[in-house]
Amino acid sequence: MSFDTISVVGLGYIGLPTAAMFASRQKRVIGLDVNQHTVDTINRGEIHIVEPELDILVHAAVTEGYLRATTVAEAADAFLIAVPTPFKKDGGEIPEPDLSYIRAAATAIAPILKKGDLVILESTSPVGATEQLSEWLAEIRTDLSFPQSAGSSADINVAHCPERVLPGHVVRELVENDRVIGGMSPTCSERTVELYRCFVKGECVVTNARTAEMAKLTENSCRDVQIAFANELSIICDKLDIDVWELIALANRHPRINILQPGPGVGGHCIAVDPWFIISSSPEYSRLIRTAREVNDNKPEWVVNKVKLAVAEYLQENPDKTALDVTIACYGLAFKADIDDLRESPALAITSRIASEHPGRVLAVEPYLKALPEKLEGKFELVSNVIAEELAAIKVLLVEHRQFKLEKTNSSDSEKKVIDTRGIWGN
Ligand code: SAJ
Repeated sequence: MSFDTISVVGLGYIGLPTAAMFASRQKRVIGLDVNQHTVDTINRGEIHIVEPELDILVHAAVTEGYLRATTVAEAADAFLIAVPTPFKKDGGEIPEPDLSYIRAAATAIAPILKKGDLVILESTSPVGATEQLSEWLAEIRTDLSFPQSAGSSADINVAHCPERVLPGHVVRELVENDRVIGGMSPTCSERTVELYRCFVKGECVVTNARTAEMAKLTENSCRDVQIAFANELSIICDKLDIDVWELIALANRHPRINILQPGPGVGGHCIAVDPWFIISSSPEYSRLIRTAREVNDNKPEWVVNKVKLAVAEYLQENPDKTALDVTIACYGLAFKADIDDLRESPALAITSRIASEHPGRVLAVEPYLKALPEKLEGKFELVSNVIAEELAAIKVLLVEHRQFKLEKTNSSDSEKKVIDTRGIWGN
């Protein structure tokens, strides 16, 4: 049976590009999202997120009639679930995965499932989530059979195919990256490969659902551990008066060494979150993964303390001034370079923290934001680079946006104190 209509549930950073990609291959795509504003924006052929090339893709898909968004689930041959899987901290020490969005998606699509449909979970999920999703669907649709009881002869096929694309490169990576496909039965996997083959040029590698879930968590935990190593080095080097970026560049000349880059901490909705899914499943055995998480989570605090020290030094050098006279400019609020995404951003956490503790003006320069989100209004000021340069006594570089790399040569930094957490201004 072919997939004529595909429903993508959750039109965010992964769901929308995936929907647009299927639509670009002349599939009829129905995007489902709970947010009316998102749905309206997409139906105008516009996008609500910043991702290179996505605007052109979505605009073409909508105007050619292949992509349509809605808030009400409609029948389809395949359902791709790309909703958030955050974690929740219910008083416990270890955050637990929050599967409520997956459950809501299951509740929304279950009534319209029909024999032969394929349901794919793309959201990064703890081990066992795909089986749980299938259980939730089976509880609602007792008239249909599911792979946990009927295996390859089930009416509904269910698989996990984790998204693995890098924000900022989503459109290219969706096509080129290999996909890990974990079906709940061999037929589930076969059907899923058939679907993705429509636009994926990378290899579709088949495994079971639990291994596919763990593979995704492993990739992001591996990166987290590696970044923690770089962040730990940066703190040690600061104490020993060594330029950590020079050090890493030297060490990386060894043929078998490839150290990542330190920064103000690890952000985003993936690397700062996913390792907890492994830790919460096996706390007694996840010592390295947990320590890495803690090293990365503590880095913003270290940066805030560096800023406080810089203010104290500045006041010592300028005894006629008080802290109220000292303006601090923070460069970058996004969780990483060249995107607008503020989720779990250490840069945003650091800027907010400085703003709440520093009596003087705190400015933020973020070229990817036109205005501050409502919940940040009044906390600090969003200004242009020119204004920040004019007013700031202390500059804190938090995100290596390409604009900041270019602007470094224009700054009059000799009179200012500069804290460069990304090593691009060469202070
Ligand atoms: N970071 C550093 N130093 C580095 C690299 C990254 O401090 O050397 C920081 C970034 O500034 C950012 C955070 O780490 O705050 C995460 O950035 P990232 O570029 O490493 O990863 P994400 O979160 O944008 O995307 C990751 C990717 N996973 C891997 O590279 C293993 C992506 O392929 C996944 O699809 C994505 O998570 C996801 O959705 O899970």
